Amino acid sequence: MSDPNQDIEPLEPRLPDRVKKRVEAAQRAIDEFESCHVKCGFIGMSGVGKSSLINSLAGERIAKVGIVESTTEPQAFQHGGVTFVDLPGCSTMSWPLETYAKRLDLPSFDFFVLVTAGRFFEDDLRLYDELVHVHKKHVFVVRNKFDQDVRDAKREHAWTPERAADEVRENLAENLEKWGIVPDVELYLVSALRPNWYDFRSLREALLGAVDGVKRMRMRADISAWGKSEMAQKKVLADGRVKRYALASAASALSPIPGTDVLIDLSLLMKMNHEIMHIFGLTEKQAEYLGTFGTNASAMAQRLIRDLGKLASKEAVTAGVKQLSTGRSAAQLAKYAGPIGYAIGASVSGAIGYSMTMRYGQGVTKECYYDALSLIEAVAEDILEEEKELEAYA
Ligand SMILES: Nc1nc2c(ncn2[C@@H]2O[C@H](COP(=O)(O)OP(=O)(O)OP(=O)(O)O)[C@@H](O)[C@H]2O)c(=O)[nH]1
Ligand SMILES: [Mg+2]
Repeated sequence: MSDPNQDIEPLEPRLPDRVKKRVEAAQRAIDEFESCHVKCGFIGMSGVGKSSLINSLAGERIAKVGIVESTTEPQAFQHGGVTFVDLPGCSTMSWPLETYAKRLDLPSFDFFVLVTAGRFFEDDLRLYDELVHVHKKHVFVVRNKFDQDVRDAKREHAWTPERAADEVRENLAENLEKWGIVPDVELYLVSALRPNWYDFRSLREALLGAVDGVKRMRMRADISAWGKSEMAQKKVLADGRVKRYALASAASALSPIPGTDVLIDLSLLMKMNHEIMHIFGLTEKQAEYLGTFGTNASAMAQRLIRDLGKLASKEAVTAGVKQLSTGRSAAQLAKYAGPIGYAIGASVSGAIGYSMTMRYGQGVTKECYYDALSLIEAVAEDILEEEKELEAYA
């Protein structure tokens, strides 16, 4: 049998310089994005919900959650390019305030999240003071389990959630004054179990604001979205990634798609699909986590895992590209490439690779975007239902 690739001319040497530069830039952008790392430290006493918070920010169960106390040693959890480091609370025997900051490799951290719940500890806030004012680090102070605070405040004082929030903020201000700490703390009232409620989404935005450039892109891709606007930002990011992949595919190893004029880098497309799914929180593990919020989310997550799981297979990518290209001639396919593809079109196969990756990737992005929106809507319904049940019991 003859080798189907034998007639393919090497593409690289034929690319005009101008285009070659763009292709190289695209490949560099892919590499830079992939090798970029963001490191954030989560400091807090045992049981305040650090692991739960890390999971809800990652949109995946990467840290073990439990009612029994876990280790007091720092633990790192990697999610895409983001490393979440679970650090012990400051007011513990083994991690006293005096040596706490010295034991951390401070320059390696992009920012810290100081997690509290129920009450504020003096040493935790003194550590905040030291990290912010002495070491000039970004520290976000979070009061987790605010859902619990709201329920308690309603039951005990018939307060509204707004009143409960005011009381918590006042309590913090009083403590800071009492302990002589500069009152510049920006407090986020959140619930790791209600990531679409309270200050969770503003906290997410603030964390993104703590880094810039590729790091912010990396974080936007790796941390979960719990609302429409965050998901729309993810779509912009995913579309940008598709463009990069399309340019890179114009100069990579090509395999023919049977029955069409398309020569394309299948492994690059599979990688692209996986990345898009990850950005939208739709890999199997991410969808499984979202499915834990309740019955609506669980049913939808299972369906998506079944349907989208295929996107990572060679067969599905081949079929997808084939569907886009069947019945079109090489010249027609190359035309879809637009001006860039035209330039690349010094080699027709390069132009087709570019245009097919682009069209195919845009299709996958759109599908994932709408699926992800439906899934977080299902989560939102589940959260409302659970809250109603809890209220009925109270
Ligand atoms: N109601 C409520 N419960 C929460 C919240 N976050 C965490 N929990 C619960 O609190 C318990 C402890 O949560 P973890 O996330 O394991 O806490 P942690 O800070 O990692 O604890 P250690 O690993 O022991 O240091 C678990 O039962 C969680 O389900 C929250 O926002 N609201
Ligand atoms: Mg934990």
